[in-house]
Amino acid sequence: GTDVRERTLIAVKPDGVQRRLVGQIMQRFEQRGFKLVGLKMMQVSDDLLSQHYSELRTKPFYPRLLHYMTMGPVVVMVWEGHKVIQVSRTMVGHTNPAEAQAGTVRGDFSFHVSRNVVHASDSPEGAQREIQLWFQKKELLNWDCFDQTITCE
Ligand code: DGT
Ligand code: DGI
Repeated sequence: GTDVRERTLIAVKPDGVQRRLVGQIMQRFEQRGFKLVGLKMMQVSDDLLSQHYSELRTKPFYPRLLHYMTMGPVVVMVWEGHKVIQVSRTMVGHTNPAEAQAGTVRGDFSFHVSRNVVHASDSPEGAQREIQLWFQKKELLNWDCFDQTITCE
């Protein structure tokens, strides 16, 4: 039909990987009912980051942000579902973990903006741009959800 399901880019940043939080973070998205359609681990290049964070290039913390994001591998994924972009932002919590509510990823696993564990796309335009930037089309899999009680509309 004409059902257009939203997709968003979620990344577990180097501190999240280092602290063995990948499984717990992915579990939250699975148990919420979203569908995983892309997943990989990678060491991010400065070039990719400069495109990903193009709007932050002039910020004073930008060099530290690049350093942080290249300290080790990241796990990047694409999740699909109804309003997944907005719901993911709620699940991830405020950019600054000091402001993030308990129960959110950042509110449960971090306390400082420079080590905030995850990335989540913040708008439909951003999500589309980021998914194209981080993934090749063939790396995103369409698969059927057979459990009609969960995510299928
Ligand atoms: P500063 O040192 O107050 O001028 O802060 P900035 O903005 O120059 O440096 P920043 O924000 O990258 O981080 C400050 C320090 O805090 C840095 O040495 C790393 C440390 N830090 C930040 N977040 C965390 C964390 O979640 N855990 C631990 N153990 N250290 C953290
Ligand atoms: O989309 P978000 O990650 O929630 O927030 P953003 O796009 O405004 O910022 C991107 C990343 O940049 C964020 O996850 C952490 C980093 N950042 C933002 N503000 C600061 C910052 N890092 C430092 N060290 N200091 C900041 O003020």
